[in-house]
Amino acid sequence: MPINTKLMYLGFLLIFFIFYLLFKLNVQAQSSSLLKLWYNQPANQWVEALPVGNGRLGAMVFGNPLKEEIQLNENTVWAGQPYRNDNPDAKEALPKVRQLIFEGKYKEAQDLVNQKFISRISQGMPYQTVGNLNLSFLGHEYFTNYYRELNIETAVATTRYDVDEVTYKREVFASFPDQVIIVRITAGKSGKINFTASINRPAPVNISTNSNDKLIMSGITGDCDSIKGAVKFQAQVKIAAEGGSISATNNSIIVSNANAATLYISIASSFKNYNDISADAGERANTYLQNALKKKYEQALRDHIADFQRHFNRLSINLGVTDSVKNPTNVRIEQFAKSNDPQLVALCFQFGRYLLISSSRPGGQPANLQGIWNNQLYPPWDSKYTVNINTEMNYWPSEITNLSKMNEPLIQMIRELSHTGKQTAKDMYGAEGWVLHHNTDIWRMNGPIDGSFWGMWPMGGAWLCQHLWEKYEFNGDRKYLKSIYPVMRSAVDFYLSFLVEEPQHKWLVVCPSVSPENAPSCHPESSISAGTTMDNQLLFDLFTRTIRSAKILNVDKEFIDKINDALKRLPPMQIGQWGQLQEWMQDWDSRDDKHRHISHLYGLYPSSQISPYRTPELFSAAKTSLIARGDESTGWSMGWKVNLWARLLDGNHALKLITDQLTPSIQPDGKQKGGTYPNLFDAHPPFQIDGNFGFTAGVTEMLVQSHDGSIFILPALPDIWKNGSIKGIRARGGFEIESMEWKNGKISKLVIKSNLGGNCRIRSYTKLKEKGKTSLKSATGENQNPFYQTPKIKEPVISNKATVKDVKLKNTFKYDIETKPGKRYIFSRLQ
Ligand code: FUC
Repeated sequence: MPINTKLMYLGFLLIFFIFYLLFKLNVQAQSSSLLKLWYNQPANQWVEALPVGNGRLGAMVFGNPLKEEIQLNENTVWAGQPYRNDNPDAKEALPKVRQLIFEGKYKEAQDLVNQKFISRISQGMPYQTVGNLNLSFLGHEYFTNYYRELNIETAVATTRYDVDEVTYKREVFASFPDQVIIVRITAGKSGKINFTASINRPAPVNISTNSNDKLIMSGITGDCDSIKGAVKFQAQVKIAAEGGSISATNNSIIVSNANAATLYISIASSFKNYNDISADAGERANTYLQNALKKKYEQALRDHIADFQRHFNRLSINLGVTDSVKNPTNVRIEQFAKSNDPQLVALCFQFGRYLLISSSRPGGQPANLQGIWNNQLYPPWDSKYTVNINTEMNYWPSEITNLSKMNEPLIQMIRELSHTGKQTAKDMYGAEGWVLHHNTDIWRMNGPIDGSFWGMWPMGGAWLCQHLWEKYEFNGDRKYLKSIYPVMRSAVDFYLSFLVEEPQHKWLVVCPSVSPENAPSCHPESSISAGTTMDNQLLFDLFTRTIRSAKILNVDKEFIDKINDALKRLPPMQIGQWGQLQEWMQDWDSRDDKHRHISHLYGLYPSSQISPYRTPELFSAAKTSLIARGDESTGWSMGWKVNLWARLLDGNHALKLITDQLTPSIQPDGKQKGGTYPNLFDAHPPFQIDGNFGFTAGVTEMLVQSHDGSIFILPALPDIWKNGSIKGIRARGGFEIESMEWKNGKISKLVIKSNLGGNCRIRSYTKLKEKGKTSLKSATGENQNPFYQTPKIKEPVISNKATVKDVKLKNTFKYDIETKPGKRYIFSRLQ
């Protein structure tokens, strides 16, 4: 080729490459611009402010030009100090309580539990706000061109506005690598930044300034019940001003005529672990601060974004984009039910992942009822850990949406509860193993609280243990399994010594207990009962999963036999007189029961005991129960129902629940209902973060499910999500759906990476072909992959009054693909 032609050819290639890059960047810029919550006005109330967090530190940013308020949290700032709350009188009263329950004297049994079981010491300690950083910008009341956003792809909150033709900008983020919250204030013209910074807490604290540029607030957490607050904490705010001057009064810092200012907020407490609060809060806060100050702002921002994206970018989703994205987020929530705005679903889905990364990091505390964001000293339900649904729901999305690391704080809390709960089991019930009731807090208290109606539920440990096992189902790591096995074994020990034979069928049951927070209409004043459906389902999972763990680890042969003996004697699930799945051992369910808890459907989700293919009668009964329960409810209840409808393989109904959840919580008359706040926080009401996490898990379950013997692709796609794609969903057995696309409601492309090898069984409504292969093997019999063993439950007992409705299922195709660790498998639709 002559040299000129060669050069021309290369030139063309270069131009083509530049265009390609520009195009790619543009596409990226467009897609990233959609992962934002944005508004045209400052936050007026806390549920309009925007959350940032690094797992340990949290902040809510109001974005008010005149008076910026940054509400602060640190995840160990809890009232009280190490304590226990067991009631030792329970042991003696236990036989009597059981007798009363078996005689049907529920009211008397409940009264006795209130007297003898419920803690007399404490009902749990509240998680408390640290306080507020206030920045007051004189003269900024008349602003124009206002805009604020939370970019959930970079985890930075930005506020922008103009005053007197100068554009001001504030950026706030909570850095995990640097363990501080950083606020950066800039202006379009030099010398224009003037503000006064102060800090406060709605409780007595010591506030001082140090060397002109540092605010210090020291305090101690509050008392609650009879427990004295003893966690010391300190917040230090260092202001680095560029240009202009900086000065201090005894409780504020004044920045004048600066070109820019960077604020470093460092907070620490004296909390070391649930048993030790002897750390030096001031020294810790100072160490974090001094380390952070070594870095330039740009570097800190880059490190923060890189760290955050290492987690966040593991998954991306596209459900389609409509014109609705042109509206501010609050307007989109208001219009969601009437509009077609699938991108808002994608945004909320990713917001759940954003919140998990921001509120639950290895080494810290698990996300509590409000994650880490709480502006009160005594918040609703103490913002602690309610384990009869809420804490578990917080972690539903963690494995499936590729945020496995974020559940480490939960795993650690369960290990700790297994220690503290051992004494509770012994002191309260004279039982082996460990027990937890329906609540705990940072001090890992295990006793029953709040009253028998809510608190007499000794099943918290049984539910939490499922999360220990679930993590293993995804990572297949034997070393990890070995480390958590003793916790599961000890939970089983408790039930083996606590289970009791009930007189009617001679089944082994948990007694006393409740079906969480619900009472049957035949005795609505007392929830207390024996052998509730959820208890039996939880024990079935705990027992079978502990047996499987013991077999994998090749330990405890005799113990396995013991568990098997008990397993055989647990009550089966029962289908009651109107074809419903019974919530209680007796056929008490009412068709009018709209209770937010749907505990007996645990067997459908998150568990896998009820299946459309293996247990069609129970599947039908579960559906009948769910239809009767209705749709609208508290935020988390609707979040659960999204998952349940996905498991019922009804994508349109799941979307109906998503629509109910994405309704504004705050009504025109000011009243609140279950739904969504302007800042996308889920509303119980009040704000509870579980609903956000339930939502994210639910959308995932609509697109991919990995249980019941296979990876089910697009099991519950709503009709209107015609085209879309998702990258990065994880499936049990170490599979990752690296990418998946669908067109016209049908899968078009699927890439699965196998990390552990083994048989990959795919279920799909559409026929598939594998790249490079002439045919795919149709699956038959049981999946031989050990991670896809299906639960072998007992035959249900069906009331002779019941008509069990037939469920019509769409035809599916199942394939078996033998995989190798580290290899990718590419599929497309077979026409
Ligand atoms: C359970 C639920 C309530 C609330 C509380 C924190 O008790 O029944 O609805 O979510 O936890």
